[in-house]
Amino acid sequence: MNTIRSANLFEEAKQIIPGGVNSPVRAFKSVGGNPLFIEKGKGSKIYDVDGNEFIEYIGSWGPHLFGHNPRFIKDALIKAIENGTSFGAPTELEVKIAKLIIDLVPSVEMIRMVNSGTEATMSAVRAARGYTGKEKFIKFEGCYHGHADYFLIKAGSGALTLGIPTSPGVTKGNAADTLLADYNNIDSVKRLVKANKNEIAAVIIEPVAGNMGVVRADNKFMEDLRNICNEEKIVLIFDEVMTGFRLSAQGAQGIYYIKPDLVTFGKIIGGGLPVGAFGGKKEIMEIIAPAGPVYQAGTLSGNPLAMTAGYAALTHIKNHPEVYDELEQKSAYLEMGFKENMKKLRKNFALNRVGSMMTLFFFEGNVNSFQAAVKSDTTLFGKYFHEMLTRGIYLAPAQFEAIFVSTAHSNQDLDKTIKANFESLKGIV
Ligand code: KE4
Repeated sequence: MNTIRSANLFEEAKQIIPGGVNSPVRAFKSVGGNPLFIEKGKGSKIYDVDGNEFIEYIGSWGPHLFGHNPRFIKDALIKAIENGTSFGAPTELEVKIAKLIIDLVPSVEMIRMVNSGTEATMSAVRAARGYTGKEKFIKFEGCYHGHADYFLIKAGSGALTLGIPTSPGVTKGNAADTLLADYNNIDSVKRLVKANKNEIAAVIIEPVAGNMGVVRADNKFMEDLRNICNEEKIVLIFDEVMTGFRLSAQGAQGIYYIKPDLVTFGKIIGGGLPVGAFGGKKEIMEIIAPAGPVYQAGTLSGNPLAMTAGYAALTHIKNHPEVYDELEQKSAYLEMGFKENMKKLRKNFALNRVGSMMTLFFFEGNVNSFQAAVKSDTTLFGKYFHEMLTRGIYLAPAQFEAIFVSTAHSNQDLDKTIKANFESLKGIV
């Protein structure tokens, strides 16, 4: 495969951009080799600057539920840009998208738009602290909530991929209020609550983890977590930046039937443009400035273009709830194909799928915790990644990530992926 233009661009980029990329996980560091520079995306395909075509499963790390550049988002953006890009003043569209999210997600009574998932999660924790008057919060090892200082403690995603679970630059003071629990282990939460009585403002969790690879929380664990937060007056925050509108029109709330107090969004609600949001109980959200004293702001929060793309995506979801049946059918088909391949090869790697999020862990056995996930053979994953790439299948370039199926993936795409999966595994195990 000719990748000379990507290689040259990467050499140039590394001189002027840290690691040659604007977000670490794109750098192929954990799989080896040079990242491909992408020229365009269309449907289920992306095309690199050397003209190579790939069936891709990153979907810009989650936003592209309908594949790249679906007509209904593209047309909406082309129309919107005629009116300008950003005004720094309220617009009707911000009211419309807020109403649409409130209509779709049972736990949301009030919502604030921001510009990234990180802004959403850091603002949600600040709201919880302001509302409760308490300072500590619980996160789970292996969950990733963006790169705000106090989250970069045993974080997942790129922080885990690059082996920097606790990042330099994060001060002891900032880390002091971050308490670490084990995913799917309610006793670890109870121990922290007991040891920090009346000091914990919030628990933040990925209700289906995507950043240690896909790991689903047990229903009982989630119910117990909800009960503990009720009893201890702790704000329960669902970080649905990845799962929001990915798993159902209600996000993960649509599969656990548990209401968090606050929820964060990103990715899909911006239709591929920079976006984030946090929302939930009105009595908490009304503490946010200028309604209340907890300051939170953003020059481009709710900007017309991101709201246009997001509103088009969410309107499509509202009008076509059957997209989740299609995503489930296509994702289950891919999962079954991979499982049949492993049976033929007498391998038993853990394959975790929730809806259209899936991870193949190079670890033989069950993966329902962070401790199990990190036992995966990341070197073998790197070989697998490149075997698939040379067969025209572009996966997430890291073991501790999810791949995403979109409605744009055709049966032909899925069959080609299943065939490549068999040949790739055969070649490395
Ligand atoms: P951003 O600040 O990157 O928009 O969102 C942070 C974030 C928060 N919460 C969850 C559950 C997330 O998955 C993310 C970001 N996800 C990663 C992919 N695992 C973004 C990819 C990247 O860092 O480039």
